[in-house]
Amino acid sequence: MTKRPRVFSGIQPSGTLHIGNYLGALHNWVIDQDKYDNFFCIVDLHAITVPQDPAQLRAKVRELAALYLACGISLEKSTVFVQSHVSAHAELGWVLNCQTPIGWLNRMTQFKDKSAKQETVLAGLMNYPTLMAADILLYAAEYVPVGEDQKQHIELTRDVAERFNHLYGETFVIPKPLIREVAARIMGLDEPTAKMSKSTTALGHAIPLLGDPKATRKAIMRAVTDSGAEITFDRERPGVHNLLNIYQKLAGGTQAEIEAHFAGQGYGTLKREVADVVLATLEPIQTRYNELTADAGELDAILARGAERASEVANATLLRAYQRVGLR
Ligand code: ATP
Ligand code: LTN
Repeated sequence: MTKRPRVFSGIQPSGTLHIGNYLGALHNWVIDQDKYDNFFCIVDLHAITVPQDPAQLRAKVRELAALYLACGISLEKSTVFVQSHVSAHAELGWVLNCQTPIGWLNRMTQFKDKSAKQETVLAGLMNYPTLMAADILLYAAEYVPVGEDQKQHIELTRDVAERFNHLYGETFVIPKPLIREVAARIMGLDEPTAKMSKSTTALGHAIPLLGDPKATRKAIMRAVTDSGAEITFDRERPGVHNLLNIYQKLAGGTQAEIEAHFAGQGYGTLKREVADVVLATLEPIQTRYNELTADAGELDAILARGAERASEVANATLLRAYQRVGLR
């Protein structure tokens, strides 16, 4: 049997997971699970690059682990673990910090956006991408399935790895982003020109995965659209485009088929049908989530097994990298 290519991805245990995270990342991880040897991480070290409440962070880690499983990540096919449980992430992160020109980090658009929102910008926020590079490189991942917004970070990971390999000899596998065309960037319901974001708490902005069905339907029915009437995939009308994108990813079909399906209908019908497919998707996820969180002990045991498996792979890469630069 040929070895399946390795995949690595992660989500921060901060804020409230939304349909953008599901459609841009988690759902794709699940669909492709059989094709790859998967490592899915809860990146808590990344979450503390902005201030977090300790008790809440701890709760969010468990919540996210349960959500991974509730969305269909299978422990037979994937290793699920928490970043801080595998010390090699912080250790390789440091080595890579010492190999990355500051100018590369200064250029990152996520750093610019996020630091603009902070009163005090922590050094960790600037070094976020080198830690992300460590995550990916430790597992020699060939592919990194993410949403559009993470493309620049994966390009930086490639640059850092290539620079290291050039200076010290072949050490790291150069990863590639896996970004699906449909739903790679879901926009806010209240503002269809801005990315739906976990850290935006405005009511009616996001569709939370664990949200109350009635509130979710209401938010979708109130989604900002324009004054036109046509239901087509027209980028000039971002509100309708966004709803159609969500619909396409969940209901399937080509753009032409979906436009034909909605021909002659009004925005009310579009919103109702989007709400129907969204709620039908979320219902089984929420049921499974409630079952999983009922047993915190079992969830902790799953994460401990995941960390053990991940450490074996990560420690071997860390040792190689340490030795390359003259440590140990
Ligand atoms: P924040 O806004 O707080 O940074 P986020 O919503 O961007 O959070 P992340 O933890 O940064 O969430 O991202 C987790 C995964 O979800 C990443 O793969 C990211 O690309 C994807 N993702 C996030 N937002 C969207 C979105 N609006 N559309 C598609 N994919 C998204
Ligand atoms: N920066 C990512 C989260 C993340 C990640 C990773 C994604 C941290 N490490 C490694 C893929 C691979 C984000 O989604 N904001």
